[in-house]
Amino acid sequence: MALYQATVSAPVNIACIKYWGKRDTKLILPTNSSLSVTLDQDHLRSTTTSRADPSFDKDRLWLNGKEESIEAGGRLATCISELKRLRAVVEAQNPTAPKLSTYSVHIASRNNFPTAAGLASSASGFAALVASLAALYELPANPSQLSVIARQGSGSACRSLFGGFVAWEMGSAPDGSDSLAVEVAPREHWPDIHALICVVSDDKKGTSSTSGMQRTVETSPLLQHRIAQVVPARMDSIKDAILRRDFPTFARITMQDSNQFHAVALDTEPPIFYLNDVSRAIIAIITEYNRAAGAIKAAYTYDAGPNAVIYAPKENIKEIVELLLRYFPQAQPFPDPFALHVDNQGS
Ligand code: 2P0
Repeated sequence: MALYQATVSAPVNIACIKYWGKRDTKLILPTNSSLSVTLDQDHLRSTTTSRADPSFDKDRLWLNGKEESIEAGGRLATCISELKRLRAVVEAQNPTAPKLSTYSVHIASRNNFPTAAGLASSASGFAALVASLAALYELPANPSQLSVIARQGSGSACRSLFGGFVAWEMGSAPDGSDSLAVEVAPREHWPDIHALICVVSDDKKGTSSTSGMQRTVETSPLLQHRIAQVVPARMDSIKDAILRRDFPTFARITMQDSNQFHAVALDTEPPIFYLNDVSRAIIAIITEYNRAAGAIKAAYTYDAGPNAVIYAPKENIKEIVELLLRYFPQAQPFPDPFALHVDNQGS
């Protein structure tokens, strides 16, 4: 009997221009475009195996070995049914193709980064899930087309279908068909940029991104200013900086956008605080590092939690790690020199 199975992995991405807010919560259409760097560390990936078999009686999913329910009409079910629909198109065009669209699937996904790394896994997880089903079904779809489906699993997941520097263009079509990820530049264009992950806390965050961003959409006047007046110009400028390999401009925009994202979180009613004292200390350390150098040598950015990601040219990373270790002597390289576990005790 034929075995219909495919395994694909997808990496974590960290945004420089942040996605925060949906104009359509079901289709996951954002209120602004965003831009990220896909991390290429081998240990920051989700790997997913999908198998279709006529003996399976329903679609099932295991995350890190634990079965998760697939709710009817939910995000997982939407991604799976969209991919089955595309498979059915392939089968209609090729009558000899096995009717995989009629079989149930079993999906097993694993993150190779410890939960204690404090990184969100929904982006790499949904990207790997969509890519593995697309491989199983032998879909003639490019990463941008697949990103439209991954987006409906988790917005930020659409950006993990590409390596390197990736934009999620917000689009304008009501059906979401033009809200997709595009490559700005491949990793090889600018291999010198490295990401240092500083784990400040591995606690689960207090306010989920999904609920937090909708509260921001409903209550924050600053978000309206950000959407209309700030992000469009920043998207243009940062793309240009990436294409020119202009690190100071890339870094300045990245820090400005992290700061504004946390400002709109604070402008939400009731306010959302993602940074803690250690996060703010790292902002001060990087700011002083750049000031003392008389040049921007590193950029910090923070997502919906207290952990810092520091982007810097590779030659500066060692110096930055040494600097951070002076302030946080208890910090542990975790799990390699590009990740630092900053102990949060006493903060
Ligand atoms: C980002 N974040 O651009 C921003 C920055 C968090 C802060 O994308 O509701 O988990 O699944 O679409 O993708 C987190 O949002 O939210 C996020 P859903 P998601 O990376």
